[in-house]
Amino acid sequence: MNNDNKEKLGRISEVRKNSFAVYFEEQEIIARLKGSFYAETADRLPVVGDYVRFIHNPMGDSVIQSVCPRTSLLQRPDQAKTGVMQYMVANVDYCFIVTSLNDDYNYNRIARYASVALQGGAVPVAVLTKADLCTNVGRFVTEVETISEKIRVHAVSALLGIGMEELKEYFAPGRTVCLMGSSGAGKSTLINAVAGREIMGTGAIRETDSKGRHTTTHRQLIRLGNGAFVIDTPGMREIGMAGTEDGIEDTFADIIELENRCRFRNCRHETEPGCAVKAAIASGELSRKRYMLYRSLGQENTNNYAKKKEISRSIKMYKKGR
Ligand SMILES: Nc1nc2c(ncn2[C@@H]2O[C@H](COP(=O)(O)OP(=O)(O)OP(=O)(O)O)[C@@H](O)[C@H]2O)c(=O)[nH]1
Ligand SMILES: [Mg+2]
Repeated sequence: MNNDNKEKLGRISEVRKNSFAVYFEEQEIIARLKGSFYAETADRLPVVGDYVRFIHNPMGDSVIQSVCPRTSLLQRPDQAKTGVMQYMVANVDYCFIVTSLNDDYNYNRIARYASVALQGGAVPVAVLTKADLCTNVGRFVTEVETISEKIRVHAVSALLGIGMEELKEYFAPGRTVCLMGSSGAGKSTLINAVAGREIMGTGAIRETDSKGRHTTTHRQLIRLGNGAFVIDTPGMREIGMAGTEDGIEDTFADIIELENRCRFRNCRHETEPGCAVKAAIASGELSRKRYMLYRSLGQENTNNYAKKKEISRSIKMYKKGR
């Protein structure tokens, strides 16, 4: 039997226009999809971080046969807001929510990313970067900690090497860390600092508004010397909510628990007597700001779901009418 026709196991490191880069035996090889993939739905196609079985062709393109079951899959609605999901990365253990401690800092955005991470099955870790540019780091750390019991928080300066020791535990052999956040937040700089060498290109931000210039242009999986994996991603302007209900409930699990304690099962937390949510806000146990955030993310998620249904209904009608 020809051993070379046996399926091999590799990991997608990059998704290109018509091909995939696959990590295999410490090398990156190029592969294409087996024809039957073209009948598959988007969620079944390989994304960065996927383990795939493929037939190796040392002389040319290898052929991906199947995608292995995933331990996690991070997704977001596409930016056109049509309700179509974009599948970003798979098999991620920790999702670093990278936010710099300048104008980039945004409490709501961190909560959004946390919901997306929890929805997809990854642990959300808020990494507040550029601590060297901030005089009240502690205040930000405390505020981010209030978002959710599920979120871990670290403040670092990759430039000065402050706080980096704390991050080491995440980069254990076999583990996968994905970095997400705005352009210019310092994702690639952090990866270089962890790796101890310049793997990724980095770029200066605009002085006027602290915004980056989209230096990283595609998602990329990198294997570190100790066998940990890290995924760098291009800066995202925003992250929408769609299909994120479980992630939102997980992020705000304490509010769900309060809601369950209301006297009426269908309590809207408005004028009903025996409302545990209102009581918690009144006593200061629950902050109004956080409760409003929970409500608005839930609303956005529901609206996008309704929109998605509406679009798929009109596509069906269109097909029927043809
Ligand atoms: N002062 C300071 N600057 C930093 C720190 N980390 C990163 N920077 C700077 O921030 C700028 C942007 O860093 P990048 O690592 O390219 O940011 P990025 O998040 O990868 O950006 P995109 O690839 O565009 O998404 C660079 O000029 C870095 O030198 C830090 O800890 N302190
Ligand atoms: Mg980058």
